[in-house]
Amino acid sequence: MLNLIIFGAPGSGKGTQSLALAQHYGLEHISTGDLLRAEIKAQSELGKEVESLISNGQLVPDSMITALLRSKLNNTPTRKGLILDGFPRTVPQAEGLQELLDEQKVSGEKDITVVVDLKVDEKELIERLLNRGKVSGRSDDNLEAIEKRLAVYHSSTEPVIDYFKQKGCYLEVEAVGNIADITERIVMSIASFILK
Ligand code: B4P
Repeated sequence: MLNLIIFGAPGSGKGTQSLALAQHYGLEHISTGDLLRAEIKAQSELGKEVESLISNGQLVPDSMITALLRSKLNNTPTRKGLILDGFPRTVPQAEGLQELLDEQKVSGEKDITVVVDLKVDEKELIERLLNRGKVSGRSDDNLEAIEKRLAVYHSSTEPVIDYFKQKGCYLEVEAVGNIADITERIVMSIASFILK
């Protein structure tokens, strides 16, 4: 069983690479961003509550996102393993994840194997998100929200790196260039990480 966390700044390619990796390894892909956008589209109670937070580039409260993920995990068969894309984004979320996995545990199989941190410089992140904004219709892909998202990433999400470094499951991968080349680089890095 392989359980991956795809980590990185907004626009680093978490969603893009998670899709490719899910196909490569046959894993279940869970994106908290996608789950939240589906709630907004359905105009559920949760969707209405989080809509303006997301548009303003802020994070959704930890308790809400953890409850959403718990419900998704309870309803997702993860035989070969899973890819978490966009979660955890804060240290309390990372601590909550361990509890969620413990709740799900089947004979010790559900721990996180590796956290893959996609490294992209800030200028390129902004360019990618502005480009996506031209076609995505996403309310958070405009310069003001992007700058806010990057600031939130530095203040609230980057500290998660040390949390996973201490757990010994952290892996950095250069994520600039051709999308397929990056996928290959990730697969090779995971293979050597597991063999270590
Ligand atoms: P997400 O949906 O996770 O959004 P993201 O960080 O912008 O996406 P990602 O990094 O996956 O970018 P992508 O691959 O698409 O979250 C959105 C919002 O939801 C958050 O801001 C927050 O408000 C909320 N949220 C989600 N999870 C939460 C949590 N755990 N706690 C609290 N709040 C939460 O790539 C971006 C663009 O780059 C795409 O257009 C792509 O085509 C392009 N691209 C990708 N790789 C490329 C490459 N190699 N070269 C050139 N372009 C590339």
